[in-house]
Amino acid sequence: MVGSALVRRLAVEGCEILTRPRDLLDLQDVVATHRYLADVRPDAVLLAAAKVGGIGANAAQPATFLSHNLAIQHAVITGAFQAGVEKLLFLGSSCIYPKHATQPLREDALMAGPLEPTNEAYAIAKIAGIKLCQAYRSQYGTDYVSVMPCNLYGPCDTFDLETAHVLPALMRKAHEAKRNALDVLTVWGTGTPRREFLHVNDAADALVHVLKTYSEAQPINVGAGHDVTVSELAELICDVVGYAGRIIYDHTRPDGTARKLLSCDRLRALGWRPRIALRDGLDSTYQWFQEQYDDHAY
Ligand code: GFB
Repeated sequence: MVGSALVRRLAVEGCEILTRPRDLLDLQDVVATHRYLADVRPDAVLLAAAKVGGIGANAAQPATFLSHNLAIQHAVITGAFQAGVEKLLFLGSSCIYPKHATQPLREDALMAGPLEPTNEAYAIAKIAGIKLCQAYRSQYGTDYVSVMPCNLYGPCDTFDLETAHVLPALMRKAHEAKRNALDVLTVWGTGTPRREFLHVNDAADALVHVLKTYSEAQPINVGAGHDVTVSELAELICDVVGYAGRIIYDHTRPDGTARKLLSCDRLRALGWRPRIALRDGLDSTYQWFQEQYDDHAY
């Protein structure tokens, strides 16, 4: 999702974009990844590839989330260095911050307390990636930067009911509930956690802005600036989809962290602001989803 948004955004930048589909290059394969980077010798690397998923996938597969992400980061970051890449952008996630950190979450809250258990494995991998970028900067003076986005959504997201993030999962549930004339739509947890959602096109624009204007060891947050509760999101999605049934809450499913609103002072100081309002982003994402749905190609 993020990679394809970056390709769309970079198309207007007059640069040559090098991509490699997964069936041609497995980024967990350190030898193949090093060979590829040495071959193409890019000026900059944007590392958006990762094993990602929603709260269900993270909690069920901690070994996969930890090992795959460590492997991808290791192969790409060490390979970039060996290929002489000066500029690298590493993508983390707002879940790297401590579960009980002061809101909004500032970049200096990193490692100031225990993590949220449902995504600890993923967060540890991402923290290791930040530290690796900082270590290269400190030891070799390379300009490797880490960016921490909030929860992203948009075209090319995963809409699998068990493994997806909340926004695409609820969009698909509402769509199917409407289609099948179901009376109820089930939302996991209590509906009270708050989440901050940024459209992936805005995220890609912010990443390119950071690539051009930011060069520090500390990570930089990328967020929308405000959050909503899971129940507010569910109601908004039902409205966008046109589903008028009842929303019920499954308390056997985890809530995860109560809130993870990012402080974006640092990004705002660089002159960047989001453009896509949540309602508009949901409308266009639902349109995209419907176009894929009948082919089951999402
Ligand atoms: O988006 P999500 O899966 O992950 O869930 P996190 C956010 C909230 O939505 C939780 C609730 O409180 C869920 O209980 N929720 C309600 C649902 N209904 C659903 C549903 O049908 N599916 C899902 N998935 N959630 C992830 C991390 O955390 O966010 C990752 O696990 C990463 O590591 C990512 O950081 C951005 O926001 O809790």
